Amino acid sequence: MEQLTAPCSRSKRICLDCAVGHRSRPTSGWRWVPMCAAVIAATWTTSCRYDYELLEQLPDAIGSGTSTFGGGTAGGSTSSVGSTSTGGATAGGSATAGGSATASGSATTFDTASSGGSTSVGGDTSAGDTTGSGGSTASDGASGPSGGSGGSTETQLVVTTAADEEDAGATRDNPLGAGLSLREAIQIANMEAGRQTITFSGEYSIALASAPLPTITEPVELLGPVTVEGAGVPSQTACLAVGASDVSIRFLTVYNCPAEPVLLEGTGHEVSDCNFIDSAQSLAVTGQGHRILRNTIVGSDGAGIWCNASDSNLLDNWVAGSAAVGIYATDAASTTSIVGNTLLQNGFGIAVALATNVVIAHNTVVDCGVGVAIDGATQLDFRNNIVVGSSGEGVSLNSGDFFALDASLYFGNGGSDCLNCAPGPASVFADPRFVDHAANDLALQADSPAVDQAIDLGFDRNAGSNGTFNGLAPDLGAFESD
Ligand SMILES: [Ca+2]
Ligand SMILES: [Ca+2]
Repeated sequence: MEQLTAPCSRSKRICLDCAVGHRSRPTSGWRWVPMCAAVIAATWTTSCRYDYELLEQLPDAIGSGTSTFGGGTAGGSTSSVGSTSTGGATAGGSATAGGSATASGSATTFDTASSGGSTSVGGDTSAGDTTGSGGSTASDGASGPSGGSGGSTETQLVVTTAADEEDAGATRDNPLGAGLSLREAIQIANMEAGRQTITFSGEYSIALASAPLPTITEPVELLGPVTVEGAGVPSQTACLAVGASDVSIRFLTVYNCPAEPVLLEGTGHEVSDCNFIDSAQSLAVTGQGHRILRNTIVGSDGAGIWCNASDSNLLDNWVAGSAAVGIYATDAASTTSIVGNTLLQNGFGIAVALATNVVIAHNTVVDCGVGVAIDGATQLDFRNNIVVGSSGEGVSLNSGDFFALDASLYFGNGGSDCLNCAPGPASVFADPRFVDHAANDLALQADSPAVDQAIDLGFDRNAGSNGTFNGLAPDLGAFESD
């Protein structure tokens, strides 16, 4: 299981191979989903086109949770998780640094929008060394309380077993059975006042036996690394639901969930540096004011991230191999920002429905059916993106309007670069010259035409380095070159 916690480099082809490996299953009644999936698995053709009517129906399609999940998935999943973690995009993002850069930018740009709840903004962001520091925090935390948890007045709970047990009467001091399970820890945290931190005494892989984890109903920080396998959960049930407010989930890997790996409701949550692999439905983000940072989502049968939340920030995530959409912003997602994400080989890269004031900036959208589909969104800010290799349109505007539309790079799209829209005078139409497209290393070569071509929107694009970008200006896409 060690390899499950290893950071997954964004450039690992292996992550994608596993995602593509089991996508022949139809996931819903919508015909276009399996059709797109088949196209993804094979070669792109123009048969995978944007159908606006179906996009309208997408929320239901994604949320309807079919029970077709199973069978082949479990088999493929083991290798896929292993491979993902080997590749482990999440943490590896720090190497490319485009990611953490975005996060800190968000501190500036989004503070107003994203509810004060996210007090940890500075902390997370400043960590250019994200993974390393997070990991050490976990182990420090684990060793401390395990020695004398009874005496500690702090609100820390240390999970000491991978068993998915639920012992009646288990307490912090007397967890019974094999130890304190994650299930028991969440139940205790829910009952205790204040904000608890749940850490782990080892790098556990927890197979949910027959039920989802308890819904988190109080502020808590769940701090892995930890892996949760969800195949035992009943169909149409999220592996972990989160309510209330101010819940932070970090370094969690969930795979094989029959529905959502994590379902957020409430306000002001943060999900960062997690891996969600091969689940039947999306990382579901509902409510308001959430931060979704640096996660790796591979092989979702629905959307990678289904954002039904307003005032939220989706930053520097890596979403690959989603049958339907990489990131889908519903009509409830107004004033949400989608910045610095990488969308690779999804049915649609990004889709936006009837929301208003959504920001889509600095995303790298590669080899999707349609790069970016807009259906009714208004005052959309679309700048500084890279959209390449779509089998259909790069950007497809069905209806809606833009606050700004400019300064993106388009290349190799099978349909129009910008259907029903004008890309803008600062746009670039040239091969972005990724470091290694075939190996999914989507950072820019030094001579890329995307370098220094972005409009400075105030995001911090170079993480720990001085200033907010390198060179003369920010780069297009998710990765700021040196
Ligand atoms: Ca126990
Ligand atoms: Ca630059």
